Amino acid sequence: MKSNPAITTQLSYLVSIEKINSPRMSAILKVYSKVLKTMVDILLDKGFQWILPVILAKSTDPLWPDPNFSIEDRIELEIYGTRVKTMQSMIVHKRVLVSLGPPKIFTLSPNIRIENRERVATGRHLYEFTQLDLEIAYGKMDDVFRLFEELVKRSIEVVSKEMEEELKIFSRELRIPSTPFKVFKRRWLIEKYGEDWEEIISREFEEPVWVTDIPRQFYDYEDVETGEWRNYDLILPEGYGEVLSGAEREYEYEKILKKIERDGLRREDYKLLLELAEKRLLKPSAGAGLGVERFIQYICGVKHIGEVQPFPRIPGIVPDL
Ligand code: ASN
Repeated sequence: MKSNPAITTQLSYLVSIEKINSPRMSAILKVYSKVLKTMVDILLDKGFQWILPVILAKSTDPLWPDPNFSIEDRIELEIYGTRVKTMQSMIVHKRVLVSLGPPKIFTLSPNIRIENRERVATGRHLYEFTQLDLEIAYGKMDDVFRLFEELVKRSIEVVSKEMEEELKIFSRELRIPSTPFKVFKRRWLIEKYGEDWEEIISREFEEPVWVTDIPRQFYDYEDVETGEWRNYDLILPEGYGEVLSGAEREYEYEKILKKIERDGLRREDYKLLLELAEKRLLKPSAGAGLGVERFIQYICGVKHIGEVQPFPRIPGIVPDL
């Protein structure tokens, strides 16, 4: 990490006891409770089952290939003589659960992603964060769009209405977004804005926008005839960038196997998923995961995401707690 004195001072504050003890931290923690309660209540009212997360597993999200890839290490350890990984996302577990169990699920899932230490400077990356991660059997892109538009808009409304005092601490004026959010194809954005499209649209647009058709991990649905991926990211305005990613999913055995091989992954890592697909028990589904810390960062208008964690997991920094 290059040591820019201004950044270094700010970072040492972010991991300090003074920060935990500050009125800003108290206000941020209140915002978390309000936002999580709002979202969880909506999901439970809609009949979603709340699942608790798992952390260690033989199978996890490969996070590859992905245009935003920047993992510098993957944590693997041995338990009971078996190699396991720490969770990078619960995508495989979500797919299996909605295929065999309840059709609509959500979880608050801790994800460990050892991001490249240079990402300390983005102010948007953490090496441990939490996803509000959900999946809907037989769901479609539009179902996920409408659902997250409601979750995002309602949370912003509730905070704006009920947390004036906290918002004053951050001098934050929140804009209630209008729904439905606009949808853009990634290819079109690249043509118009170039490779830095995400940063540009995040700064230029005043409302959250959906971006679709992103070539990435094998489990997202790819239409082989048109070459179009039925997946999406949600980009927040004011430079806050991507806060959610999701997709309709692959469910056919041959196609999944081909994509796993194409991506250079080990098929043993996805054994159960492949077995279910082969038996035609893997249901089509759609889902997405929202980065909770990024969403709270946006709501509070905070510059560095490390500020919204009482025990920050900032790339390159391992604090005492
Ligand atoms: N949670 C994301 C999804 O549902 C996957 C990810 O986090 N990489 O597609």
